[in-house]
Amino acid sequence: MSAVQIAFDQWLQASVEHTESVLDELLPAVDEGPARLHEAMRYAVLGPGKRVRAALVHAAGEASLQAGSAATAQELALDYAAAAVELIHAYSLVHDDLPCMDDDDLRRGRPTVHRQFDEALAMLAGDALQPLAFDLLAQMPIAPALTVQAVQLLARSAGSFGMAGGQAIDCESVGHSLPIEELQRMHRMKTGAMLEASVLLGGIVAGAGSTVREGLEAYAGAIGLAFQVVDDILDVTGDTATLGKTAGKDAASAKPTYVSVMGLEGSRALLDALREQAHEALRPLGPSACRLRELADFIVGRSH
Ligand code: GRG
Repeated sequence: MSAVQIAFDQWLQASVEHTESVLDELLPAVDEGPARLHEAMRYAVLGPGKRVRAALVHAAGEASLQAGSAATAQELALDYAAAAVELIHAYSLVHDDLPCMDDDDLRRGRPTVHRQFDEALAMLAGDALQPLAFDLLAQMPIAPALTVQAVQLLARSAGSFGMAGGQAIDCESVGHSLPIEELQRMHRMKTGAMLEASVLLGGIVAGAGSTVREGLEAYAGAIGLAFQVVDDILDVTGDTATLGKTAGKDAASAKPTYVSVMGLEGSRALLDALREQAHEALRPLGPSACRLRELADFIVGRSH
């Protein structure tokens, strides 16, 4: 392992620990009622996730801040934005696992929320995590105009033109084969939108100018798709214990995936191209974008 990789691993580990302590602090306490709802919310969020979206918020913030301008207020705002995307992400996983959707028993190596609690509470936990995310954005100590941009971005990325819309297309596509363009559109919405939002939120909070924002947008589009291509490959090549969720689920439920449409080799070639695109997009940002570069490599190389 090279020195650069070790430094990145340490950075990522610190980012995960920091995000989890922020989430722990910001989630409602269980000794405050309704206790079981709060317990379910905490269970949903604080399970062992990779915290990639939070890391993207922080890395994009770092890439966008002017040298030496990392003011405490901006760092606090990045914490709130990173927590907000993790809350939306956690809600989406809870609802995705419900019997009316993927009907899954395992998530993050533990029973899914509806298995651990019950179905009604799982729905409500997801419902309550969403508004909490926007509440956190509203508390960011930055210029109100930037807060409005952040709120609108998160709302659109999670809504019917983003993640929820992509999930609807996914549900409708079970048992059908999709042309590659349709598959791409579905994944850009379902998975890509929230990853893109994470990158762009970091830029907004740190006050990125238009050149940096353009670079971030191009980078975010590439890694958003790459994340899903890896997910589809891992569903075929990974095992349930490493993934922490049921492997082989896509094939079993006749879902169209990159692997079913392009084959394993085609999917791996696409992944290489997307990693290249991500690196290329960051060229104008210079050395301050090094964590984003490393995160692109991490996303492409991940094993779970
Ligand atoms: C229910 C509105 C609604 C949307 C669900 C995110 C999602 C949309 C479904 C999850 C299904 C899935 C496995 C999608 C593939 C990509 C993805 C989002 C994987 C899970 O994200 P990770 O790997 O999870 O970052 P951790 O647990 O590490 O946070």
